[in-house]
Amino acid sequence: MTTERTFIMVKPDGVQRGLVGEIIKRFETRGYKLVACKMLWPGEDLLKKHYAELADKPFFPKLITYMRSGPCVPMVWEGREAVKMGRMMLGATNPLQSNPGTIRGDFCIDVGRNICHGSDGVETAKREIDLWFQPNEITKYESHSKDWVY
Ligand code: RTP
Ligand code: MG
Repeated sequence: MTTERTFIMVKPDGVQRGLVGEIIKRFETRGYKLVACKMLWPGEDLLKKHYAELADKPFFPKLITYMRSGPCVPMVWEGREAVKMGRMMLGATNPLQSNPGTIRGDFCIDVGRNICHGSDGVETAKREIDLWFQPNEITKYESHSKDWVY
């Protein structure tokens, strides 16, 4: 078991549908610690860097348009196996294949509007956190649940 940081971002449709609190609540109640959070309306350059590995996919232009359609809420969550668990809590990329009980499985049905992003690996998380946050935007504080929540 390792303590990790993962990058989770509520996408524009998640913000527009008022699901920011619901998504934060799920990570908080699971036992993860919020160490960075903000709202911003991302530009094309930032999004193209964020999704650079998908640049050759046919859905890439649609993905960038979707992600530019409104403000997002990027966050950094910390805790045991945060990257893998974050992906598990999000559910499959295509919400029609996401299990009920997951964020996507409970709140959406369209792969092109799947409300939330999560890093797919520890190295990806580091890259994404560096891309979206300045070092001084990431806080350090004591969480009283850190020793017993798992
Ligand atoms: P994300 O990066 O946003 O957390 O999603 P993911 O890892 O589950 O899936 P990824 O393969 O990284 O795809 C990024 C986002 O692109 C959109 N997408 N559309 N067939 C399609 O139309 C299609 N496939 C992927 C989704 O919004 C997906 O989350
Ligand atoms: Mg991905």
